[in-house]
Amino acid sequence: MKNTAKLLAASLLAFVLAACSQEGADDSVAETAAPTETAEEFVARVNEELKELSREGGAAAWVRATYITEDTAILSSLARERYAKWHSEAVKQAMAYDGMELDPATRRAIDLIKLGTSLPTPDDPAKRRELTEIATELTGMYGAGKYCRSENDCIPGTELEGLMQSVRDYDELLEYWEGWREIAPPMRDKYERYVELANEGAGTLGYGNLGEMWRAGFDMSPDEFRAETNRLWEQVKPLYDELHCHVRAQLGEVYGTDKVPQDGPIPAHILGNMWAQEWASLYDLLEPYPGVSDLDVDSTLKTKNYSPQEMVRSAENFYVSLGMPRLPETFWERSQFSKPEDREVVCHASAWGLDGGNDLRIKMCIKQTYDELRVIYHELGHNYYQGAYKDQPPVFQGGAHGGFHEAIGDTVVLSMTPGYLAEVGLIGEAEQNEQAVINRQMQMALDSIAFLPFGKLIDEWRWAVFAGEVTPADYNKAWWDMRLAYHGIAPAVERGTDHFDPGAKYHVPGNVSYTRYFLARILQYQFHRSLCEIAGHEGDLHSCSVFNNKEAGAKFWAMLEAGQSEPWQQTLEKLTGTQEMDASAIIDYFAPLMAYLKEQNQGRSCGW
Ligand code: X8Z
Ligand code: ZN
Repeated sequence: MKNTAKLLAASLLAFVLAACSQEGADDSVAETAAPTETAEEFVARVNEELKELSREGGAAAWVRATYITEDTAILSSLARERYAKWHSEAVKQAMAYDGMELDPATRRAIDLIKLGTSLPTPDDPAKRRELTEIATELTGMYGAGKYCRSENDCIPGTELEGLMQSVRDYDELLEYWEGWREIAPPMRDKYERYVELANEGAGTLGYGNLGEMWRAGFDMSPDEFRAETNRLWEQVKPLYDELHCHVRAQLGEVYGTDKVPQDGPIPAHILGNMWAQEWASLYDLLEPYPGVSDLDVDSTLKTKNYSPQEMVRSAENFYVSLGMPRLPETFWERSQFSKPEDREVVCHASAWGLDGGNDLRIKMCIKQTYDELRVIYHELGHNYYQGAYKDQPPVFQGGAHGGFHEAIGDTVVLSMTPGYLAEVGLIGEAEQNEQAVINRQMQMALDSIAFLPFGKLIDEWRWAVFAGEVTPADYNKAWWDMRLAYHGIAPAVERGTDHFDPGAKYHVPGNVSYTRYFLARILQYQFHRSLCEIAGHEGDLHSCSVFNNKEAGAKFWAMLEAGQSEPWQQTLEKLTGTQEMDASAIIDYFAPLMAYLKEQNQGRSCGW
């Protein structure tokens, strides 16, 4: 089940956090009764029970996400509640084995059982029910969210996302930006209560608050993990600062420096994305050498009129070229590829590993764009991970840590070089010269580098909220303070305490931790570098594609098969030779673009 939850944030039963923690749970062991079964018997029973619970939980979560109604809310909340009750009992039983000498696999399984939810609930049945209902409701509110100019003139979220990418009119963009955020104020009180109840739940498991529990899932202490994310951020921050400076200057030319002052933050609504998290749709405004290379996959998808299925098939073909299996027939029968006309669904993309990884699915509302094609490659990364670790016992079915799960598909995306795109007919001829390289790097950086501060700050905000350092009256202020500090972005209109802008981002109402994506942005380059070495690639990292390379594929698959059966440091070492996450690969990768940006930024005063 954990596989489902892992990716699926929305999903409930989850063994969401990947790794064991030596801290936290240990203090609350004192009054646990002596166990009536051996540790091995206990773990075997939990594995059996998990299989059964995940059948029901997975089915309820799938129906809820693909058919939002009052009835599916009830079914989904009840399944969440049943899992939550089972989980808190399992954790109490697991605590009876604390301090015992156990073989490493049993010890790890027991530690992972304690972390087997992203939404710990209070023991009080009424509060448990209240929390599971709130969690279901919040995700539903997001999924059904739309901006209505009048009763009969509503634009759903996915459509607004598309408009934010394509429209270039400052005021029109602002209207969509503000309009979408109207979905969130009604979530605010519910979110406040969710924080209280989930913190209480984390307390029953021995954690100070939910943020601490989330940070405990990384085979190190929560404090060490926080320091680790800060260390990685410091490594990549110089890249972001250069990109910010250049993009601000270019946007100043497009919209005027009165709207984009050259010494302050960039208005949050003009970055080509509803949350300003990835900026690749601004590429047409930022192309360093116009006309030098054709990177316009969008137009091929449209000219050749690719269907959603054909786009998914293209991604599957990549994985198959690495020696991985084809997706099961049921994947094609049961996935949701397109937005249904007749009902509300959660369009935010997710990948599901139901029935212990035998029943793989994606749920998307696919549009005919390059952006979406990359999301498909991303989602199939999850599915291939789930399929690869399906023979592990259920408690080990999960990513080595959350960042690994997010990084698999993104690693494959790095092999979608112009050479690859040309080979599969998604662009014309791939040009190979310095200017073409810079163009391509700009396109990539607008996604990867622009995303880094965003990937970091979402959980910075939540960690502070869960820890009580940010109180409800300051939810929105703290949010924009962090967006300014990390991202150099600010709203173009006043946002008051009645607004709840974090609620307009899927993962916040969806209770999906976010640091995983920040880590993935760094790991994907680290994995890519290692796979390219295995493939015998010579030359610059950015020119490498492992398409068709079976040796790289085999090493990749070996990592996937391990799931979370061992500390992630060991899994990482087997592929990359090091136990440390490290940003040097992403820095090397973008070396040509950084030289270009530094040159462009000469004489500009950067920063905000
Ligand atoms: O949520 C996702 C995936 C599903 S795991 C589509 N991503 C983050 C986001 O959309 O905010 C991928 C990149 C970051
Ligand atoms: Zn993902």
